[in-house]
Amino acid sequence: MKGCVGIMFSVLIVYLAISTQSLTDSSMFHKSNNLLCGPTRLSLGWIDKSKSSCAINCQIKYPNDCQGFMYNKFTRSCTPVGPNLRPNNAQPSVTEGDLYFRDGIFQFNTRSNGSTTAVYAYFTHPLNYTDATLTCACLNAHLYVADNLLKYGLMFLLIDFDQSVWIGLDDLDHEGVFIWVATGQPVDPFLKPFIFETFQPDNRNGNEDCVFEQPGLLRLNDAPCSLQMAYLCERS
Ligand SMILES: [Ca+2]
Ligand SMILES: [Ca+2]
Repeated sequence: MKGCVGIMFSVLIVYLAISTQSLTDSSMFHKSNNLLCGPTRLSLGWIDKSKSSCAINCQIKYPNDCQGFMYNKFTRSCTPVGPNLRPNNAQPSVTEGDLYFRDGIFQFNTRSNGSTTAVYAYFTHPLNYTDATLTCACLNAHLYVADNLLKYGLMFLLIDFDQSVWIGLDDLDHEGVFIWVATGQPVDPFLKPFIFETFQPDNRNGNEDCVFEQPGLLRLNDAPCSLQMAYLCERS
């Protein structure tokens, strides 16, 4: 009998743990109304019994990519949504309902380094350079510009030191001419040796046009733009 009560108690504990987890999973999403672009649908979706259930199933089906969902409380349509935004993506339709994103995902913060201040949002979900650029643009922002030493130093207060991170610098228009995309200005030749890693940029294999921060090195490197990595958006 004692053993039976013990098992029932264990089952109750597990049930409570799952319930609490479910509540946490669905409550960490918030309604998003003011995006300039539409979300990326991960699939056509399914019919789900509630908004909470939609949130949980989205995370179960897409553990790496579910960053939000659309839910229509009348038709119970549930559409999973990925981490990037694109200008050509449609806004949620009437059928798809309201759009919800993870708390803080598109949250901008302010940070200073001496006389320099940045309004920024740092995203760890990896995207290629084009998707990172477009997602920043959809948030009325651009990839980070580090065109002076203060701004360059500030960058390391905003990101994870051990991550590869896209910033807004590339030579896509003219090979070897690196331009800060938000300002259209080339890299200051006096600054270049301080911010790039030794022997970089090297355009290795003739295929490196986009610039990222090398994990742990406090230095930049050029890489293929198709690589997926974290990225740093900034609002001017
Ligand atoms: Ca190049
Ligand atoms: Ca390189």
